[in-house]
Formats: sequence, C-alpha cells, structure tokens
Amino acid sequence: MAFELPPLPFSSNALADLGMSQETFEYHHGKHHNAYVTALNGFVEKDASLQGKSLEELIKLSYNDASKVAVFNNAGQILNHNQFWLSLSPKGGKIPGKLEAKIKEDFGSVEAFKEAFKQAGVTQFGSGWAWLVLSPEGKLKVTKTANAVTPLVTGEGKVLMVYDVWEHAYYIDFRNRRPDYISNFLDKIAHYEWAEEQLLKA
Ligand code: MN3
Repeated sequence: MAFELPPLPFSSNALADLGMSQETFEYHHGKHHNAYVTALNGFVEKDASLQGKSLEELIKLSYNDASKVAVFNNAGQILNHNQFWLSLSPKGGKIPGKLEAKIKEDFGSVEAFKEAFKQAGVTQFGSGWAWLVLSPEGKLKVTKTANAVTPLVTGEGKVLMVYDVWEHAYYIDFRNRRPDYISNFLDKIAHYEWAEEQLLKA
C-alpha cells in the first residue's frame, strides 16, 4: 500500500485573509509535501525491508541509521506536515478553556507560553519545526527540531501542535520575516482546539 498525500482539512484559500495564501498552500502542500510522499513510496518500492510498515514505524527504524537518511527525512517530513495542517484553522487563534488552564499551570500565563513557543521557532537555526508537546512527566513543553526530526524519535513527548519554520512555509507571504509569520500563526491561525483534543486524549 503506497502512502498518499492527505487532503488539507480546509480549502487552499481558507487562510488567504489570515496570512497564509492559496499560493503558499499550492506549493507547500501540493508540491513540497507531495514530493516527500512520492520519494518515500519510491524507497519503499525498492526495499522489501521497508514494506508493510506504518509511517511511524518507518520513522523509528530509519532514525540515526546512516544507510536510511533519505527514508527518515521523507517519512519524517510527511508526518510533520500531516500534523502541521491539523495545527492550522480558519477559526484559529482562540485558546479553549481546558488547554488555557493547563497552559497557565505549566507556563504561568498565556503570554509566557506564546513567547516561549515563538522563541522556539525564531531560534531554530536553519530549517526545522517548533512544537508544543505533553512531556512524559505530563507537563506542557515547547521544543524545536531540525530538518525532519519529530518528537516521536526524541522522546520529548506527545505532539499537541506544531508549526513549520522551513523557509518554504513563510517566504511567499512573509519573505524573510520569520518572527512575523510565527506571531501570525500564534494569534490568528493556530488550531488550539486540535491541541486541546490531543491533550485530553493523552
Ligand atoms: Mn514544510
């Protein structure tokens, strides 16, 4: 069974008035994300040891294996983008009550949380991702990873929310202004309801 590009959970122009244009989605989902799916299917087709595995299994088995770097990069990027689209919403930016209470408990305030989550993305040198996770100790934590790395392999916790800081995520709409792209994400399009659902399921 080949992996497939999942559809966006909203139309490609749904965030156009909220700082993420249809053109960004056409490239980011339609070309970048799609290319990772095509590449991974090519590797799986040629290597019987990769066949019949879930995406998560492929990520775990290829992590830190020098002979499987390309498998890891493409599989990781598929999962990371799947989670990124779910972290976006045309009705985003509003933090629901149960998540807000947990944020205040673990970060002190919503402002402190947003600043920490923003700084994770601002300070990620080069390409990567900024994450809100629920740590194994049950605390909310923000963290960052380089390139295709996911908390699934770092053991930092269960993913509640993620945003992409690869340049392809923001260059069409924000050019080089990564901090503005991040603030726009946090205040207008971050799907905090999805994050709360993941928290309550944990
Ligand atoms: Mn991306």
